[in-house]
Amino acid sequence: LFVCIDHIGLAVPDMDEALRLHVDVMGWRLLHREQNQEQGVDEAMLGTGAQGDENAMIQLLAPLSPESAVGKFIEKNGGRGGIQHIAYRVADMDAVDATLRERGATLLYPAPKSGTGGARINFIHPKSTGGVLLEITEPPAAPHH
Ligand code: CMX
Ligand code: CO
Repeated sequence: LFVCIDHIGLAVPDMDEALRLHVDVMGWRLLHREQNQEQGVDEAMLGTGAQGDENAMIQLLAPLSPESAVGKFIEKNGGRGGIQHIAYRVADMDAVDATLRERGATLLYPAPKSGTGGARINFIHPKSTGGVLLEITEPPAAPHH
């Protein structure tokens, strides 16, 4: 079903501080910045390879409000950041969505929503995955170089 681990989503209380740590100290490369109002996040996508050809990126997620999914996650975590989700990349969201439902998985949204750069995303609730929030993501069509 899954192509690879697309990214690990890290909840961060302070985006500037998190970028300093991951880019300046760890040496990750900043690929993309975006605010997604629907998801309630200010996000940064970090990678090591050529953009568009990335495997296992890091997604930094700062909450746009305390009531957002990431805001609540940080609050429950005593105000600290942490691993908020793991995202599996798929090539065909509609096919994987149908197969997962057929196999009894509970997807969060009835239909995919918009994620990073127009990716199509859905989630499986941590209650039905043994405690880990799983994102399923179909990246947008590869950009032309
Ligand atoms: N990982 C693991 N467990 C989590 C969790 C997470 N990220 N978020 C919540 N939980 C657990 C809580 O610990 C809690 O467990 P207990 O009942 O045992 O205490 C339970 O789930 C309910 O917690 P909650 O704070 O009431 O959280 P909600 O039910 O309101 O929300 C969820 C949980 C998954 C529905 C919500 O986080 C959500 O809608 N997530 C999908 C959207 C999202 O995360 N967007 C940000 C990323 C966007 C992107 O990647 O582009
Ligand atoms: Co994500």
